Amino acid sequence: MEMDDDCCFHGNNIFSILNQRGSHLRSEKRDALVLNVLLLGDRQSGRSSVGNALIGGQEFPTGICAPGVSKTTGCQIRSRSFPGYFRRQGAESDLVLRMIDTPTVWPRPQTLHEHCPEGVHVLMIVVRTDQPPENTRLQLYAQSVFGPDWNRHTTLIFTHADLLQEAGLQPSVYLAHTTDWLKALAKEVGGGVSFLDNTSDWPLIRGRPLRDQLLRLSARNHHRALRIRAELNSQLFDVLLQLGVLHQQLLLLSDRRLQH
Ligand SMILES: Nc1nc2c(ncn2[C@@H]2O[C@H](COP(=O)(O)OP(=O)(O)OP(=O)(O)O)[C@@H](O)[C@H]2O)c(=O)[nH]1
Ligand SMILES: [Mg+2]
Repeated sequence: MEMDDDCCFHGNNIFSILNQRGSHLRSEKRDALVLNVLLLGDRQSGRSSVGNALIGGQEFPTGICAPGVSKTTGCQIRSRSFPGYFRRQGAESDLVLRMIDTPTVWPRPQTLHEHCPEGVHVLMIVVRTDQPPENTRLQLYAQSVFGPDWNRHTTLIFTHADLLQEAGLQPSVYLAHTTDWLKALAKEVGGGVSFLDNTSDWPLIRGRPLRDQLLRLSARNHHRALRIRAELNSQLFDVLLQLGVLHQQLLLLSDRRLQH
């Protein structure tokens, strides 16, 4: 059958029709929520693996390292967009996660501010179930950099949940018997606690519950970002952290005295 161009396309050829359709789609503005998510934790705690699970890929390098060595030696950012991930105000919205992985030496506020001038929406504190945390000054760090609201934007993630399962331990039993610092932190953070087994499933599937939890936490904070106190003087920042160390040592000393 012969086609009459004029009859079917009213003078337009097929290419211009498709091109018009394409530019129409390109001009349709989709709603997108961009969330900056900061990963914090000890050396080899599983920070980069949590980042990978959340963006559903293998973007951050991970692996076992010799004692005292870290795979992640500087701040790294990886982003991923999840089209039509959720609905807000009656319309579909994309979710864009900007994950900021950190080295074990905590980034200075100025460095963080350079990476996220608009602030940080969610803090993720990553802890291994099989190792007691080394650095218990995280709250002090978070408070100095983000102010007193830091905990309302924070969630605590326990990695190596597979080891709990192997040992036949329920997460609730583990939490009841963990260190006082972790128990207190678990109560303090607004985003609650999650257990992650990074050995199972595909990262995209494994990360789904975490992504949903993160989104719920951000929604509870009306998707407001925590402002980074970039104006905090570097020396003052060091003094604050040192004071934290002294405070911790004093607490330890008084604990020991009480025990004797
Ligand atoms: N069994 C098990 N291994 C895990 C889990 N999560 C992470 N790992 C492994 O633990 C090692 C360290 O994980 P990473 O994600 O590199 O940890 P990190 O905190 O980024 O480490 P550094 O950047 O080196 O400080 C890797 O070999 C991971 O495969 C988990 O849930 N279960
Ligand atoms: Mg890492």
